[in-house]
Amino acid sequence: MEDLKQTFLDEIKSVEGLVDLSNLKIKYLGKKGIITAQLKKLSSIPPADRALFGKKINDIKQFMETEIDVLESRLKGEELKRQLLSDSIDVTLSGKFVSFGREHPINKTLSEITDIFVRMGFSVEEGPEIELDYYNFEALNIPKDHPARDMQDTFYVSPDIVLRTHTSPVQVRVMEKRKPPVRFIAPGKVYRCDADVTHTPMFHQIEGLMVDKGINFSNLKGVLVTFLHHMFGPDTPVRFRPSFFPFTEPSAEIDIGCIICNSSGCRVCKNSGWLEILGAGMVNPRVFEHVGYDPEEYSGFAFGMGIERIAMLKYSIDDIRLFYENDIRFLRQF
Ligand code: FA5
Repeated sequence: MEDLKQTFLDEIKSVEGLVDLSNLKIKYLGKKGIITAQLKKLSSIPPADRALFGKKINDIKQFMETEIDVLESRLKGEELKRQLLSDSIDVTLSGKFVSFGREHPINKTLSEITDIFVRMGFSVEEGPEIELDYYNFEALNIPKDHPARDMQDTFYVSPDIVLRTHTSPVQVRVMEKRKPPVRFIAPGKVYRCDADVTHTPMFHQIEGLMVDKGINFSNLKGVLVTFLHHMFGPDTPVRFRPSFFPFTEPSAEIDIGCIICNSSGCRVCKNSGWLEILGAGMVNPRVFEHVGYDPEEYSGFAFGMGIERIAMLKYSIDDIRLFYENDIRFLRQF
């Protein structure tokens, strides 16, 4: 028995891990283990020696169990410590840099304008950028070969299909679908064969249309002055100038007092103190005829403005092309 105990102690000393220990446990205490085999011998021991033999074998069994348990919990503790060390997070390491995107100044301006009109009860509509000549020109009282077509240099996709040159075709599309009253704005991209410091081949416009019984020029004036005062400040001077658009009659161009020089005259306003900001007018009855509205019963106003123009004034940007060069140093400022 003493030899057995000694062998066990030698073996347990050389145990290096939990697997070794489990093998040792099976070897001595398992079903076919050394101690179990000794216990089985008990019945063949003469009755007089049996009690002593039994006690010794049980003592040694208990001793082994205790040794194994103690070592097991020590090994488990060490294992856990190792695991925690290898999985640990070094909180002193610097984090991964995440760069945040920003809203593009054009979208920012567009949302600001949209918000103001939505608060005045206008809904928001959309139309296609590739448009039928019919909606872009004909239904807006600009027939083929009409000199007014020269006002907008057009990209033709085919003789009957164009890249829309303005957002005004959305007026016709919406009126075809809906009976009055209508009151909406329609923001979107438009295209013209045009490029310099104030013109790009693609730019953005917002169209506005309000049609109902009894709509008059005072309503147009009220809505646009309210909008401009929200956009540029309540003291901004606003001026209506007679103009011409085939789809409105009478037509006007609307100027605001130059916000760069405070109306005193500068390079941007060409020393006039005024900046043109949008086109507008009372809907031409000819347009109503195309969509089946009775011009005797209904009247309305429409307006259209360039978003880039407004963003340039709002943020004092002197070259429209900066919006589309994707220079991060420029875009970061908004
Ligand atoms: C129109 O496009 C009319 N559809 C506006 C309108 C709507 C009038 C409803 C009456 C009723 P105009 O061609 O003037 O009008 O263009 C409107 C604005 O678009 C201009 O004031 C200008 O700010 C902007 N714009 C025109 N061409 C360019 C361009 N190439 N690049 C950037 N902005 C432009």
